[in-house]
Amino acid sequence: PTLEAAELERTFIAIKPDGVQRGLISEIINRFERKGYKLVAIKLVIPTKEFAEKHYDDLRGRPFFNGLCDFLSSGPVVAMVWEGQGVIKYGRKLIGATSPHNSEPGTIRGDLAISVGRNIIHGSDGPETAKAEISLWFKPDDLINYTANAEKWLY
Ligand code: 3AN
Repeated sequence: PTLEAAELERTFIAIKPDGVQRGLISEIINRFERKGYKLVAIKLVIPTKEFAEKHYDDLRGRPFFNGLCDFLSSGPVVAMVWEGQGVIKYGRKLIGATSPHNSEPGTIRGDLAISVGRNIIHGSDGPETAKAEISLWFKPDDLINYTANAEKWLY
């Protein structure tokens, strides 16, 4: 029962166009799923440049901002919301450091990426950004409330 409130923690995770093009969708979803997090929303979308700029609003003014927004809007992105205890912080741990040069083996970027401009996945960096990003990418009705109950399907 004490788990319930904590379990409601949600984060926004996106597989960027390079991850989709490289066929890493299932690999990435697998890592979140096996850890024990629950997928509560998912869609494939090609963001417009304007939408990408909104998503990366806090990076406006950085030298790579324009290229980054061009990149995010260059092809299909898998947008997801994952739920579970500590999912925001631990999701970042699964993802690994921003630069794949620094990300540890065993992390998504450490195992699967080489370049900071092509680091295959995005994850919210805190509770406020998680909230803002989830509502930017999804309507409230897109988020599915359900109880994961594996035993029900074991015979
Ligand atoms: P993270 O994605 O790990 O939260 P942020 O928020 O600092 O990292 O940066 C957002 C995105 O901007 C990164 N995922 C990466 O794609 C891009 N980025 C960050 N730093 C650079 C850089 N020096 N050159 C090119 N792209 C960068």
